[in-house]
Amino acid sequence: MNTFRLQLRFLVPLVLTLVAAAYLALPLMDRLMLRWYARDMNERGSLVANSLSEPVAAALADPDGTRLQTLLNRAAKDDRLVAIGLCAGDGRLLRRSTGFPASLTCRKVQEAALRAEPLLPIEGGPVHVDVYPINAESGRAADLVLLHDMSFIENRSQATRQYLIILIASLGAVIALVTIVVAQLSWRGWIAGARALLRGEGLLNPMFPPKPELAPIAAELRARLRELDDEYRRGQGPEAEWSPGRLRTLLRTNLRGDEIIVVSNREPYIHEEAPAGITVKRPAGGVVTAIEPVMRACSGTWIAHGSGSADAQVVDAHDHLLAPPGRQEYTLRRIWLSEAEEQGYYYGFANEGLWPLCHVAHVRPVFREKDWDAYREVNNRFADAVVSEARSQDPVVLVQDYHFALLPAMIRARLPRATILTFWHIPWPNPESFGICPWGREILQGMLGSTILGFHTRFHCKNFIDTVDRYLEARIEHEHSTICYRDQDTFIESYPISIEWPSPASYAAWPPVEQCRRNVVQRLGLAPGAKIAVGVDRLDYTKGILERLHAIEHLLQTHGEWIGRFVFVQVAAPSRSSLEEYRLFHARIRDVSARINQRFGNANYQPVHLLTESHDHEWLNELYRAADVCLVTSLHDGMNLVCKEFVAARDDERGVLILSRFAGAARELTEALIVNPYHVEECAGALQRALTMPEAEQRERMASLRMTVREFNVYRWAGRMLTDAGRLRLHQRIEARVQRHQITRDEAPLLS
Ligand code: GDG
Repeated sequence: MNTFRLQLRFLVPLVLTLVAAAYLALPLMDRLMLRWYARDMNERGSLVANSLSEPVAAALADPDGTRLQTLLNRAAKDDRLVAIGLCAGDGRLLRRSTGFPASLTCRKVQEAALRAEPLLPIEGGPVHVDVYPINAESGRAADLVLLHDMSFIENRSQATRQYLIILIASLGAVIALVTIVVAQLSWRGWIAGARALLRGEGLLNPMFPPKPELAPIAAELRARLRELDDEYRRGQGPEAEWSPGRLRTLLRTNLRGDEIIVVSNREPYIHEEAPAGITVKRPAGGVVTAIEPVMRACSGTWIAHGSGSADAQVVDAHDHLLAPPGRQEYTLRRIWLSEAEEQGYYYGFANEGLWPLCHVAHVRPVFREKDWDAYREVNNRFADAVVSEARSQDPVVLVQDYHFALLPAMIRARLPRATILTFWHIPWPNPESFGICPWGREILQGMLGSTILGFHTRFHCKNFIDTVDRYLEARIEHEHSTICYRDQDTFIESYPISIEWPSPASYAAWPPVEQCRRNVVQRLGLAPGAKIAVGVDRLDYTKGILERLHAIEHLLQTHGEWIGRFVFVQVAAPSRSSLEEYRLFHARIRDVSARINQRFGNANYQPVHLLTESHDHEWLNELYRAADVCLVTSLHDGMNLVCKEFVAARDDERGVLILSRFAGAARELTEALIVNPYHVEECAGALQRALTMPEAEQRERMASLRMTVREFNVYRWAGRMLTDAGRLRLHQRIEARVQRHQITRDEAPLLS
């Protein structure tokens, strides 16, 4: 309907213009035709007069006028002549052919012939008058008067007018049709462009910049969105700020200060033996990055595998130690695993089975029975540890990740009143893919021991619910996102994880960006003045490191101007290196980096710097601050925290984030340049765009990204889960009380 109205806006003026054109053109055309025909008649008249001149002169000499009369009558039979007359020099009408009006005098004829338009009105319509002298030997004998028929002009003029009207009408119709088609096409294009804008493409996606005609609207939209966003955030007021203090208050109020127990495979601090004594390291990995600040805020006990060579030396008799080192804000309980247990549970079932099962990275999962046995056994041992650490019958237990799929049900069996919050840090596959796992049902049953089961995105929640629907007989309440299995309710919800936003004191302590840049250039021997792109990951095939290298190779190949002026620093912290898949992947990365360096580098310039060792957080932060671009090109990632760390590090609001659309973070960090990591040219294009992005646009994007990460920080993540836990706990307690009350009432008559 709108399209139709829009087209009418084009068509009505068009039709009016055509009508006006016809209105002006027709009289003009009439006059022009009259002039043409008059000239035509003059010529014909001359011809007739010439051919009649001699016979008329001869016939005049004949006293018997019959010959002259016959001559005039015969000549007047011409189609275009009405009549012919012959005037004497004194104005008398000597002879006239049939049809010559009796009332017409020679004087009238002479006068008319002198006019610019020699027309005479006679009965039957106007006639055109021509007068030609007839010369005899004695001089001018008479004047031949020709009265030309004008009606054919009228007929022709009418025919031409009709033709012209049809022509203008058809022309109008054709123009209207073309206008409609063009309007339709451009309207559709415009609408598609506008829709793409509203979907965020063009507005946010670097690979689909808005059409030039939509660029001003895109800029306007972006500005409006920012304003709305700011307004919304302002409207939320201080409520929106999640901090350690607020989380502590929440624990006190919603959970009545109940104790928190966290279980994860990786421990937050690893003690290693070194020649100079025992050193403490922070392991590389997203789970520790996210959970550690929450534990510092909430206190409680963190149960994890003690994997460091000096771990056992620093714990007390109960395998406890206070963490973080020197600050003592929570208790770390270490669990010791034998080599066989670690091999089967961690490397085998978790990392060769579940990890590739849950990630679409085209590496096949491997499931072995002995790994499964070890997995079950280790989950059991951690369940025992939870019971031994619990100081009440209803602790709040936070189970972390795919290493402990069986743990929730095991804890539930031992502590039925516990509130168990399980968070799955990696994606959840679709039901078909999940069907590959030979112990799929047991995994699902284990997880459904949880009170709350969290994923990063709604999409992963949906996949999980669909999987349960496919493989278990459970009651699913889609409206409340709840699964009821064997009388136990599990609330399935998305909680996008994040990082701790740096405190003002941290910001103040960081060296300025320029200083960071100088340090990094000097430390790594980079080409001075070169643009720096960075990647920071565990050395894992899901992180898209290889795809990133291909994009860099393509950039250098197609934009030779960057050779010598661009460097890429990839931090690839060793991970699961005892697995063959990871060793092969490492070798592949090394080879491709070497190839690129050989192809585009020289003795003084290496485009790729591959650092396959672990670095401390300060070092990584300096690298983030030194970078012009940060590349996060995961093939599949639950969330990805590196991109959020990069954003948090850039208080100068510079630097560009390139982010894979297959990372959970892409749903929140929409002001990044979002890419498909599998598309080499698209990634190289985004890199080129990032390297040449004007500072104003960098600032605009970075400011928005920072606002998002700051607000949606890890305290909010934990806060939302704990708020939901508090609500469900209250609900359970009320239900239990009602049930007790019910039983007492029912039993009362029996007792009396
Ligand atoms: C899973 C999901 C989800 C990297 N190199 C070093 C180092 N890192 C740190 C980074 C960052 C973390 O490791 C990696 O974060 P990711 O988010 O990529 O985590 P994954 O380990 O794959 O974790 C992931 C996460 O869980 C949280 O839910 O986001 O999707 O796969 O913090 O800075 N840390 C140290 N040295 C290094 O060399 N210390």
